[in-house]
Amino acid sequence: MTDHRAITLSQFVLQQEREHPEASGEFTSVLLDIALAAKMINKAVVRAGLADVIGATGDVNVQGERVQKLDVFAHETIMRVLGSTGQLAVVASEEDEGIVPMPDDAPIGKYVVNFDPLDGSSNIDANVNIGTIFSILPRITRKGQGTIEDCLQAGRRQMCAGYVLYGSSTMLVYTTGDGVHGFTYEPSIGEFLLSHADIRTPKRGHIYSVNEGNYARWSDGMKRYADWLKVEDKATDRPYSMRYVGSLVADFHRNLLYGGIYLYPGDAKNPNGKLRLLYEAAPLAFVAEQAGGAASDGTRRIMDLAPSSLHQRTQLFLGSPDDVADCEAFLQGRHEGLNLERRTL
Ligand code: P6P
Repeated sequence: MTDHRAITLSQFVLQQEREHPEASGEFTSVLLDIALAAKMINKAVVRAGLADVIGATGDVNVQGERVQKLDVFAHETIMRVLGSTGQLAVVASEEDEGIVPMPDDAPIGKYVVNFDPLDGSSNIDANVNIGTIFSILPRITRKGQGTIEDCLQAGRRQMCAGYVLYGSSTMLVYTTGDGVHGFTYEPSIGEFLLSHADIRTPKRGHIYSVNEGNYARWSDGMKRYADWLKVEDKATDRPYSMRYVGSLVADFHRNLLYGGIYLYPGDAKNPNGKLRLLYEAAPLAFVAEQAGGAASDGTRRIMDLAPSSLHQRTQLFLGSPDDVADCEAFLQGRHEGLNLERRTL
């Protein structure tokens, strides 16, 4: 019988802690603080069309992108909530060129948070889903303010990662390495309630998500893969459907539940692609792998990549494991030998 109990995020993480006595529980409070910030951001996002937060500030961020007022609000909200908890040693954000030290009057903690405060922000004015992506790591320096070294850790060092998807219903999805769990926000009680316990992504999907507008700049391998997905072939259940919102969190979340692959390849103009390793690719790679999926830069596992700079970009192929494996075969010129027997969806 389906369990209809209303389990809040706090109850769930505390229940998880009881099942894992070795867990310190301290980073649990960091996750709950991120959930608090998400509730505050959600309140602003759902009224974006009504309040004077829509439109750009006129500034440009370190990525050279027009800064939207909600970007700034989301960044400042997360910093306001996380900065005073005493749990963190240092933070890195898409909206800040350098690391963000903790306030002088706040105790220094033992965790690091890397985050993208509002991914997909170019969609804000069109009321399309946008999201927050976060990654929690243990500090590696021993005392005092955290350093950039604490932020620049490979994805496999993450203790927790996840995202918030602001939309028709706002969801928080996270993993601590013990499966992937989704919570839907109930604004009438101000709680995230467990709605998707132990999410597993299909081994193979039927959706690919990429900006085909960049086709002319792609490598031959990437062009061959995209062409292959579009061929009519019942034996291998093609063509796939192309779904691309232009908001990574929205495209990833749909593919996580339905199966499929999100692709942001490098091209002649941007050989390392567009997405950032630290606070986009690595956290979503952790979630994908914990749901049975895969995440690659075309040749290497995203979780194994050691970042050398905060805003380093990476190619990203993310989603159902069989789809990521097929894509890698095409990118590496191994597709001729690909066993293209009928695929089970
Ligand atoms: P393009 C949004 O700017 C973002 O970082 C992701 O959320 C999204 O998937 C991608 O870039 C869209 O990029 O080049 O297709 O517009």
